[in-house]
Amino acid sequence: MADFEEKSICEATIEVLKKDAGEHSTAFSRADSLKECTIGASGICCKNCAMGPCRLTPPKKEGDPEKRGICGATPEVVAARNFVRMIVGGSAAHSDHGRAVAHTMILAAKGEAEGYQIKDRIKLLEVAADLGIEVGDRPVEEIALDVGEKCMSMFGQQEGELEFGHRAPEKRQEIWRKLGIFPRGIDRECVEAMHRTSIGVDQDMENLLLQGSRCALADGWGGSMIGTELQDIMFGTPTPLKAKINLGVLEEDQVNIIVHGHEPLLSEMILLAAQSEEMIKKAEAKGAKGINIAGICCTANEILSRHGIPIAGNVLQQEVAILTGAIDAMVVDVQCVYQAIGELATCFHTKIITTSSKGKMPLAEHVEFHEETGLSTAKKIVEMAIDNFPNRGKVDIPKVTSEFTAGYDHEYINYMLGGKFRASYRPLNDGVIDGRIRGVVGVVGCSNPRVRGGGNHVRVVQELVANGCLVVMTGCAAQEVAKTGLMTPEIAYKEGVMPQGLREICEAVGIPPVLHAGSCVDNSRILVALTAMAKEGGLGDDISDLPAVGCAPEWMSEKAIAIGQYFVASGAAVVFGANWPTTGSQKLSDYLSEGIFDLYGNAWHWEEDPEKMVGKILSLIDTKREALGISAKRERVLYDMAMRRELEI
Ligand code: NFS
Repeated sequence: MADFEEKSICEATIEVLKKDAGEHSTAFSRADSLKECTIGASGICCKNCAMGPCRLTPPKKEGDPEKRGICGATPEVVAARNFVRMIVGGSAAHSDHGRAVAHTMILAAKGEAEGYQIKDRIKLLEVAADLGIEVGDRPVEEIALDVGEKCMSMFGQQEGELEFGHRAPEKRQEIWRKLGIFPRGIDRECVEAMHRTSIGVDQDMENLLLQGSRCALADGWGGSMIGTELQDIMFGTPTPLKAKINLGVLEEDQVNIIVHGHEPLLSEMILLAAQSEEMIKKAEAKGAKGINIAGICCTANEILSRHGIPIAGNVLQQEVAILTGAIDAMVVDVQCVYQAIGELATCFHTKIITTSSKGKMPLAEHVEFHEETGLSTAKKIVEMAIDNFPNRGKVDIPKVTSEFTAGYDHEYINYMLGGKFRASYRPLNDGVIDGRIRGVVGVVGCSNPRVRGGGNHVRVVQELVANGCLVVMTGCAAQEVAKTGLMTPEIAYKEGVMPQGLREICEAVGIPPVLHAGSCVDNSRILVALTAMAKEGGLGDDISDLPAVGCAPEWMSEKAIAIGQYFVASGAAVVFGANWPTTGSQKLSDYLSEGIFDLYGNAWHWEEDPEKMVGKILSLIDTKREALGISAKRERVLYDMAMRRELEI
């Protein structure tokens, strides 16, 4: 394997890989040895029927005829179908997660889900109001049941408009209506997109992409939003907290349980079980000093944001964590779980425990998790980890951790800017208008071993901050940047990190310039925050007017494409790194990067080079600033607390 520093920028990851010296296969070594298929990667391989696969490679020289599939499909239609199917895959993953959360809330409201409760009553009432559910002085459980059932009905809804879509700015809703893409039901949009992309149905590139948008919107304003909102109601809406990240959070003398995957339904119960005296005593009886829970992937972001549980690492560290020899159990549910961990774990004492009927794998033990018996199952799993503690061989944990803050959701941003009685986005909008904040950038998505894991995230975010952008992050991208200090409020006091204007805002509000907003389904929080900015006034009246950009420098999952598409269809410009899945069709690529601008007021962009990516993002921001008439930089005196107090409420 090539130089380990070439593979990752994470100190702990490099240390572990160096010590392993290539003895075990990892995503890094496999990325080295497995060459990607360039035809598939560029989107022009059609395998939607058995006459193919039809590989529509571009003409070798000018004048050669363009290839067609056996059915006659053109490269742009093949690439569009593949692209839309990626959107469906991603939307289905997020939305099935949302469905599980709605199901659990219904059970919790009926008192049939062991260990679950309604923690955030205020959020419950807010969501109920948005869904048109009567609140009055009804018991919380009754309201929660109605909210759960209403959300569940959104999956199978056949007609009408998805209720959460009405949270979007009026102008955006009108655009969706005009284009005929206001999502109806979540499942319906996924099914229709699959139908239209099968052989011989929708053979119009632009029409296919309209359904792609409708499906993605059903994810962002549907499945993902249901996931986020109902999780907040059941487990609490996050507020800022301090936490630690990286493999150094593993404890040599404690039982280490990694929760990995996506749905906090499981990890919340594991946490509850591990904190019980009964389990702690059992661990002590086996010679351990306690039970240490740490997260990987988005499950990590979920329990971090609500409980401050440390993060062991992101998607690229799931195998590296096992290589430390310190993991007694890695408990997984769904999504982003590498099949390779099953085989790798056989070289160590680590138990891989699958828990979802939707996600089994060879060489793992399966303990099926059902919400009705959540806590008892969680106890059983924790016990398995405890029993495995004495089986450890050599343990070598890198002593690398970083501190950061997390838990910056829409509700908190609103509160921290305006205070409890005047919660508002006004100060943020004012900061953008007067140029102290150049723009707002959401940097999200995966870490990818093909692009020096984590490297692009950090370079992009550092430079955006240096150019005065406020950055909001989710997913594995957030976990990578959490290791740099950019998510600590103290960074605002450091010279040379950010311009004076952004620094003043960070100092006054007590926030870092990079805000950790949670997991990938929590990108729906960014939709809500952008909407709040648009509605606050002074920056146009739609998301497409805002100097705001979404970006995924190292994406790899279909889920990232679904997120990107719902951002574009909601009016935000989106810039992706790594590779771009439609490059095999110039026609489709031009349509996505230019053609759709006329529909949505923004479009897709892609750029592999992180420096050029930042240039692209800044120019997109500056174009919007110019259109708003706020391009001239106008410094002004910052209102401090004393001045604010003098303001009339
Ligand atoms: Ni998002 Fe979260 Fe990570 Fe990528 Fe996977 S964990 S849902 S898909 S790899 S950011």
